[in-house]
Formats: sequence, C-alpha cells, structure tokens
Amino acid sequence: MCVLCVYCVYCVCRQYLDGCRALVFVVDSSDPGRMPEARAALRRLLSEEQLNGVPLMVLANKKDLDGTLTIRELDSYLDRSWEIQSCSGRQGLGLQQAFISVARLIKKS
Ligand SMILES: Nc1nc2c(ncn2[C@@H]2O[C@H](COP(=O)(O)OP(=O)(O)OP(=O)(O)O)[C@@H](O)[C@H]2O)c(=O)[nH]1
Ligand SMILES: [Mg+2]
Repeated sequence: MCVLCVYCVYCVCRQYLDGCRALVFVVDSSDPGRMPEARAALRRLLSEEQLNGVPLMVLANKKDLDGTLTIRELDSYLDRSWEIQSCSGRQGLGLQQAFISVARLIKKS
C-alpha cells in the first residue's frame, strides 16, 4: 500500500502516483503568502489521473506558529473524501490523529 506524502509545493512526485491509496499534502500554515502556490500545486497533483478518487489529508503544519490556513476555497473543487488536520512537525502534535484519519479514509475509499 502506498501513502504519498508531499512536503514540498515543488514536488510533483509523479513516478510515485501508481497504486497510491491516499495523498497527504503538507502546507506551511504560517506562510499565508505562499498559500496560492500551495493551492496551485495541490490542484495540479489532484488533476493527475492516478489520483482520481484518492482521499486527501491536508496537514496544516507549523501550528505552533499560530498558523492561519484558509481552506474554504478548497471544497469547491474537491471531488473526493478529504480532511484537514493542523499539526506541528516540530512538536509532533496532530500527526498521530492525522494518520489514524488517513487509515480511516483509505478504508472507506
Ligand atoms: N516552528 C515549526 N517549524 C517547523 C515545523 N515543521 C518544520 N519546521 C521547520 O521549518 C523549517 C523548514 O521550513 P520550510 O517552510 O519547510 O522550508 P523553507 O526553508 O521555508 O523552504 P520552502 O520549502 O521554500 O518553504 C525547518 O527549520 C524545520 O525545522 C513546525 O511544525 N513548526
Ligand atoms: Mg517555507
């Protein structure tokens, strides 16, 4: 089973898409200026045929820095199960919950 984690908005990782059961997309929620870039990268990834219907977990990272992530725009084009979880990679917060949710999303898909 493949769960694809993308930490970087530049990473396309297309060679890993075959057989992917879930997409975990990590954004820096403390960097609102680059949110349009993150959204564009996510949109591009989700348009890949291999990811049709594949559930999505958005990790809003760096929540320890008072990140504010506006996700409303996301729902308009998401045609799949998806969830968002705030987390701090540095403090290890929110990650366990996130991957429990990923496992549940995969089971439901
Ligand atoms: N405060 C905080 N820092 C984090 C967290 N996760 C990663 N980092 C730190 O963020 C730094 C990397 O920042 P990034 O935004 O990933 O990378 P960048 O250097 O800004 O480059 P870009 O990929 O262009 O954004 C490293 O020093 C990490 O230790 C977190 O949850 N909280
Ligand atoms: Mg950064």
